[in-house]
Amino acid sequence: MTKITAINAYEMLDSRGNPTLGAEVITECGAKGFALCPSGASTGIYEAIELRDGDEKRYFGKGVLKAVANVERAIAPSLLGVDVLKQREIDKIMRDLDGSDNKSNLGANAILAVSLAAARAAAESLKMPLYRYLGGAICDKMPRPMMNILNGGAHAANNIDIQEFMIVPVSCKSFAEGLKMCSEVYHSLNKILKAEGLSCGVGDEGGFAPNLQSDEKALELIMKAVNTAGYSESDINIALDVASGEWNRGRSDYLLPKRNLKMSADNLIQYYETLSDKYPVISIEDGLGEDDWHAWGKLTKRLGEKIQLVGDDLFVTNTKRLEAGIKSGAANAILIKPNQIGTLTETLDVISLAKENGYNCILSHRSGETEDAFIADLAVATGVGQIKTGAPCRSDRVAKYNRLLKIEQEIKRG
Ligand code: 2PG
Ligand code: MG
Repeated sequence: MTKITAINAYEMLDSRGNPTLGAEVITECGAKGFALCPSGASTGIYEAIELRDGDEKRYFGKGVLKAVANVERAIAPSLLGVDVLKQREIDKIMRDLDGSDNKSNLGANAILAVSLAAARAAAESLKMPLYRYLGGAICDKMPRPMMNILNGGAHAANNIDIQEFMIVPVSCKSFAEGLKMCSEVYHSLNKILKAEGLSCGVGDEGGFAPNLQSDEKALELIMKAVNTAGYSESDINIALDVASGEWNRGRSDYLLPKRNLKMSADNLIQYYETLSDKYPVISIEDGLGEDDWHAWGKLTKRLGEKIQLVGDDLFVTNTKRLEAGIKSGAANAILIKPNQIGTLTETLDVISLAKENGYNCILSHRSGETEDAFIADLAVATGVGQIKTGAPCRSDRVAKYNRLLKIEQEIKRG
């Protein structure tokens, strides 16, 4: 009764108005699972490949009709009759069918949408919530939000080079309380920006995107917003996603494009140390580029005891790259984005590897998102304790928060 009987694919839109792929998996017993792919802007060079049509006459080349056809003509025939409860087998069939290292033949968007939709159909066939199906009977650890309230870098048309300034509630007793605290700080920041005559327009992830005289000024404004909302450093800390892989690299230096500043890896490490001495910064993501392994080692030695150092573009949710990081002592945490690798199985495998080696994991959205809240369920199922999913602004971000609020209540009710 849990055999796959049909798979459909759709070209739909993401939160930036670009095409993305939706897939639906249907089983013999009538269970249906649907999932939508997100899409990054500051993508790592080692990510699995998102297949786009390249036909300039449609959506400026960004259409996904080829990926839709790949689902319907290649993936569906190979998965019909397979038991939807066998996620590893489903994902392996798709990987073998693709045959490449980076899913460039069928497209990671085609493969991931089917992989996630299959998991949803499986949960539905067992009449279980998705987080329970993926996480088992005792999963109950809610993630802490890492909420991006000020946007820069590739996500905003302002003058800030650091991509994300996030707040992290640390004194909260529940997910709902943490979310409330963060949302209050977000509103306080809005008032402060208005009062200072700064722009209150938002970036791709719903955080404000003003022009400021320096990147550090963002930290000052955020701490002011924390205080105005009635909180202190012992309630709310800060996390940064520098996304330095987006900066141009000279031979050995980093060129911060918006400020037109040149900094060496050593300068950057010093800069992060200074910022974390001055402000309650507890986590820094992609402080260095994805090929700068040697400097990552230095950064980790210098700050790794005191700060969470997160590899996003560095690891791209890939076990091989994480293994290299473990060996060379680079970073102490990994950002988890299912579409960077392209299947649910590989996503779960990299989380296991990280946990076995003492690396923290953070479930993450992409800057181009949809209403699909799969990562909310996945964060609870895997018990990773942290989720990064944008500001409390725009439904593509809020969908994940609302899903987590619902899950927390369901778990409490038992
Ligand atoms: C990141 C992500 C999500 P993008 O760099 O961590 O915030 O951005 O999806 O553009 O890669
Ligand atoms: Mg990142």
